[in-house]
Amino acid sequence: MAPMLDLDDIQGDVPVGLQKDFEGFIFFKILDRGAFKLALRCDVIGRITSARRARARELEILRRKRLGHAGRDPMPGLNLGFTKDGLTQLLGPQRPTLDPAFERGADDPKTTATLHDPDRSDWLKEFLGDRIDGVFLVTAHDRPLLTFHRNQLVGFLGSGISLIYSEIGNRRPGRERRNEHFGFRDGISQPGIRGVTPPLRPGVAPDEGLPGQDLLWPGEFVLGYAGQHSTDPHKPGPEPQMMAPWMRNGSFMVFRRLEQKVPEFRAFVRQQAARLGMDPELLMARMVGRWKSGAPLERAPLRDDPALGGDDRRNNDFGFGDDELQRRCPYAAHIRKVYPRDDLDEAEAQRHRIIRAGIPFGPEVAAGETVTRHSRGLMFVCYQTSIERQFEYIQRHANDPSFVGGKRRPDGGTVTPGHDPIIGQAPGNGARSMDEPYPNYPAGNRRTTLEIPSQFVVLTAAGYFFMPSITALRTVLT
Ligand code: N7H
Repeated sequence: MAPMLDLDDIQGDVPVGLQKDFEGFIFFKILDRGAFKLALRCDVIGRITSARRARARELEILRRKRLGHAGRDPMPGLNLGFTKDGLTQLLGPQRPTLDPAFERGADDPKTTATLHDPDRSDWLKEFLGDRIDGVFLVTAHDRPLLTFHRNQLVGFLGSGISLIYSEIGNRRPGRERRNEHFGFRDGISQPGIRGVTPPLRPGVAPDEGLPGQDLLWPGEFVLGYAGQHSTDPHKPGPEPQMMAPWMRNGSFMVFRRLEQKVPEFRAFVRQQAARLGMDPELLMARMVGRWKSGAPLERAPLRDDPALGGDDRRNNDFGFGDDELQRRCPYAAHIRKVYPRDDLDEAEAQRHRIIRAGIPFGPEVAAGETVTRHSRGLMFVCYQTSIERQFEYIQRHANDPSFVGGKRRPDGGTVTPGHDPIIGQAPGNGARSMDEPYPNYPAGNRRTTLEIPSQFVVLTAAGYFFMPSITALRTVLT
């Protein structure tokens, strides 16, 4: 039986995703607790987009697409999260302690050391000074509508808050609309959620949404429901612990502002592909694990297959287990590092999943921009019920050159896969390397290494937030 989620009470960005061509991130500090609570109660909470609303909009977009309607409906969205300091402002110092990583915070020296994050002094200066209590996510289909809703919201909150930092993420224009700034299609693989994601073939594959999309127990992403079982992914496991009943239907959000050095990345790939004697597009695909179109290397190891990349019924339907010698996809490729699929035991692989809900930011690369002149990249957002077991686990393993362990060479020697070349970080911003950029496909044993002297993805700000249920917003928190 699929679990029943209270979609009216869960914020929409968590299990479904707000509809967003533009997304404002408004980081604030509470100045006047009474005025803030009053404004939330009177003018803001009623405008929060629930998961039910977000899902209805998703279905409407699908229906319109099928009917061939062009254009986009205005579907403005609003969600709200609080940091540990924000919860203390609202509930007082005696409040219960939540997830350990959340209570540490993204800017805590222990967190940045564990994740090999750049020193905080290199972050945006707005994230260094004043306390951040929360973030509003405001979404819209165009910039003027976003600006209207953002200004309206700030007007409601008046002197109850001060704005610490505000930035607008935007999808890329035209044919790049679905792509991140390196040019790869994003938003392909997400975990399915039992009770939210409908199985495409319920009779044949009841534990799958789209082919290759495992359905997970909702407690991995929303508090108050069964999570994954530690040994059997098909059975419900225990509910993640809640330190207070009002945490039900809430979720933890990780925000990371990741700058992408696009011209430098392209130049590096060109040089290294020339050195290795391979097509730069193939080298990039081996760093990511997919081609720009989204086609997975496991299904298209030597050349892109845009029809495969664009086909949601095929582009996620693969494993790595039968690619024992990394002939098709390197062990260190981004998607293999962050979700090793059947390289790991199934139950284990599914206990470290996240729902991603980010959006690019910044302008396109300008003509003649050979060194990054404009800040651009990804406003990375993900949801989970344990920041340590989910996001932090993934980032730590992307940084760990020996993950996935136990792999062998064709001649039986052991392999150190290397860092995730996209998001992996070495301590002290040190150099990284990745094994086997050149494919030994379908056979061969040419030994190559990609030495990566600098980061092309650079963390410039981060935060850990709790996204409460709409009931908690209406009651205990206000
Ligand atoms: Fe990644 N990229 O363009 O290379 N990511 N990512 N990511 N990422 C994915 O399946 C990228 C980042 C995950 O289920 C794709 O949607 C870039 C962080 C996970 O098979 C591409 C940045 C973390 C998946 C990129 C970035 C993750 C995933 C394939 C930063 C977590 C799903 C498209 C600027 C710590 C894996 C897709 C799966 C997919 C890219 C960040 C995690 C193209 C450029 C920080 C779990």
